[in-house]
Amino acid sequence: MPRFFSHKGHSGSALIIVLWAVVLLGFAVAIASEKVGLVMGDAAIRARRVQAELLAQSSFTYLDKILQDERKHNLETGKGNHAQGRRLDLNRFQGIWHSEKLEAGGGTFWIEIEDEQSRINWIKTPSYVWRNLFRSAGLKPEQVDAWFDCLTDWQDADDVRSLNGAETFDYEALKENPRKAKNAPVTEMGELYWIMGGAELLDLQVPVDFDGNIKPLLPYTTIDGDGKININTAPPFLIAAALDLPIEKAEQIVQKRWGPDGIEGTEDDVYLDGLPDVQGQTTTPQAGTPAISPTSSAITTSSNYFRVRGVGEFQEQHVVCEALAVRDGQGGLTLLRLPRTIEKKKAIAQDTSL
Ligand SMILES: [Ca+2]
Ligand SMILES: [Ca+2]
Repeated sequence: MPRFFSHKGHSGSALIIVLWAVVLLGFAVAIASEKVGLVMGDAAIRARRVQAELLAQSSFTYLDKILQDERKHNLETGKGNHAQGRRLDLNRFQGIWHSEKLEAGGGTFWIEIEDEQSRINWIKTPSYVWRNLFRSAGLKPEQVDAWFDCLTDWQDADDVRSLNGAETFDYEALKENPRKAKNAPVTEMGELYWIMGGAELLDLQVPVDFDGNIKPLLPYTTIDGDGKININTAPPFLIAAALDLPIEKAEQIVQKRWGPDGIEGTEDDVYLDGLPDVQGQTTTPQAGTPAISPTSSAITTSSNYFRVRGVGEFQEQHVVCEALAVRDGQGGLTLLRLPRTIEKKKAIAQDTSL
């Protein structure tokens, strides 16, 4: 037995056990206090997040006032319509706009407005536009036909299957998630996953430019609005599909939009009141500026539906609420549904451009 133990005997062993106990207890206390700290930290973060969410929600109560101020300024200065700047003109909207940051209750909030009609509508945009788009993405015509039949059957009241469609009988036979056909209009984006063939289309990648770069289609789609695509706000590949133009022609239209400097969101941006003279299949621009028919079901130059986001920031917490709004004819916006929280995160570095 080592000398250390021989003299101390049992008392020495006891001392070591006590020492170990103290060390272990120390660890336990350290771990516990860290946990308590974490819990307290979580609670504090949650509280800050609630504050940020309240600010985001409350921004919608300022929407009318913010729009009024913009109209007043536009009337006084004759300026407006500058996409990335301060001024807003809903009649001649150019894609994205945000208000100034406003301070309240120790935090900040602001409003962002985005054109809902820069997107293609799954339900309302005419099927020839979708067919053009699907063809550009390399989908087989029979898959495209089947999708439109399935979309029809999902929404029509009957249980009679269209040629390539699917009704309750087909959905109930599925091994995974057997279900019924809704037999009523689509009201939620998520429903598209439930429609036969929908999941594959929602994951679709499409060529977005002449160089053949591809991007996921989903962010460019909506189920809200009247289905018309605005040539002042839509990306070239959607304009190409809607006007049945080659993508390089649609890119020329967008170039016109960006003005002489070729940069989006600068002072020299041009608002398109009609189709610019790149229309036609030849490379030589055709004379004249054909107006877009107001009865066209695929294309417009002036949007009615907008996505409105309220953003709240409180002590590094960042919350975004989103609602759909329609233009009311007096330059204002009417919300079509209550704002929903779509994003909660830690605020990144403050954007000084706001
Ligand atoms: Ca049906
Ligand atoms: Ca049917």
